[in-house]
Amino acid sequence: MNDRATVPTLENSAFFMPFSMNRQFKKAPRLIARAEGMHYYTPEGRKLIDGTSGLWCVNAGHCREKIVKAVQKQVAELDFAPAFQMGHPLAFEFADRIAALAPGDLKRVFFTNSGSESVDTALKLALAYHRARGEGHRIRLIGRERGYHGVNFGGTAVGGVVGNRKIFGALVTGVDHIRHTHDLEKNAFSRGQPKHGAELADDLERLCALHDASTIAAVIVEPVACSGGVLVPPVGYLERLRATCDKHGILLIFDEVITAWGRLGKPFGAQHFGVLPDLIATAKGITNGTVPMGAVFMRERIYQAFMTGPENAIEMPHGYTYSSHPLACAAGLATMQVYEEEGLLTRAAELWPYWEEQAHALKGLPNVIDIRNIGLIAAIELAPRAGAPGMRGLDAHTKAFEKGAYIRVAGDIIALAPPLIIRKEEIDQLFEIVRGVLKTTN
Ligand code: PXG
Ligand code: PLP
Repeated sequence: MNDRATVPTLENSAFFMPFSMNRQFKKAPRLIARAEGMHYYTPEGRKLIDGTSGLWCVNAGHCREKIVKAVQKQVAELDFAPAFQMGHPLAFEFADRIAALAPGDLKRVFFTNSGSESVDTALKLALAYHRARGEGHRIRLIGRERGYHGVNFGGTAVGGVVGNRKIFGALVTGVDHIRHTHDLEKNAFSRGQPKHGAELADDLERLCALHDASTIAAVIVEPVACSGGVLVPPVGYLERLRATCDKHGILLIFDEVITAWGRLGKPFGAQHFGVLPDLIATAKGITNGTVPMGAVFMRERIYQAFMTGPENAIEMPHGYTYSSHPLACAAGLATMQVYEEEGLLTRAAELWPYWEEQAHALKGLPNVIDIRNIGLIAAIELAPRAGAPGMRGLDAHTKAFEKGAYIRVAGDIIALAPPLIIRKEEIDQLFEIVRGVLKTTN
């Protein structure tokens, strides 16, 4: 059977692709048909090294047998179970399993299905927490320039990537932003946390003075802003943000959708930085990307603030049809088993020095204006082409695909974050491809 006439063309496909250049892609598609371990395979069988863990989520590598088997078994046993006023055992087991990995007393878990839902859930928890304590006047939510917090209304509003916000109207009221921390003049080619910029956390004091701190419910930041171009926090910055939040009774939310699950060499980014937030939003690596799932972790006093009214009242009128979906819980439990058996939640710390060396060895290649790294993340920032920002990055992405690597770009910034199972030879291969791409991208 090879009747091409009966095959619908991709160019006319009904699929409205997310965050994509639909028309351009459909004319020259880059398709992936299969995956295994560190690699993707095109429909023609061409092998691509996965340089960004899918979309920063496949931390244990692709199609891991234990996770595949667990999902297959689960779908045949209990396909769906309602989580509103009902329960299934895996939900409780999985919550306890991941709570054991969480920092400090962030041991209570609310399940969602994505990072975007985790962010909006965390923001709603923050508002409702203050109200439950008689501080309903705390209604403002503060994000940061260049932050990415997913695409739901709350997350779009606190997000700080202009292109993701400007076409969606007024979004959510009562939102403001602190400054981002990216400063190439002072910090270009930093290894790990940049030295300059801790004082940028004091921008929160400016907003406290402007709005009055008593109107602010929460500040949300990514410990490392990944989507916005891998912006590593300056030394002392997160500590200072924490101190300012404490001083003014403001909750600090870490959006760890990417930085959790071993990316920085600890289960959570908060543990790497030694800064304890009040809430953590996660997703992605929680199930190794296999089944959509997210989770919000909260400190005990936040959970307890909800557990005060009559017992026959719903404490949190919030939740998703698929919160704690059985397939996601099964995938998540198997994922945690793989992470633990293979030491993946701390492996980035071991690979870090080698990874850092290989990344910074690209210095001096054409158009490279910065290289930065933390954990198993690296970014190579390219000078934008005059009058065509983002085009050099896009070229790099397409060339890498041709040369055998899948990588993500944010504008003109190449972002690398491979599965945590990567071996040193594979790190070499990945950077060799990127080197070839940079040499030929004008
Ligand atoms: N917060 C952060 C910090 C994220 O990185 C989200 C929230 C939203 O998660 P969901 O699951 O709703 O997409 C994210 C997602 C990229 C890229 O290449 C990053 C994300 C998603 C897709 C692509 O930078 N981050
Ligand atoms: N819209 C309608 C009409 C619904 O009935 C529901 C859920 O019952 C939703 C939206 C929310 O869907 P979900 O729980 O999957 O987020």
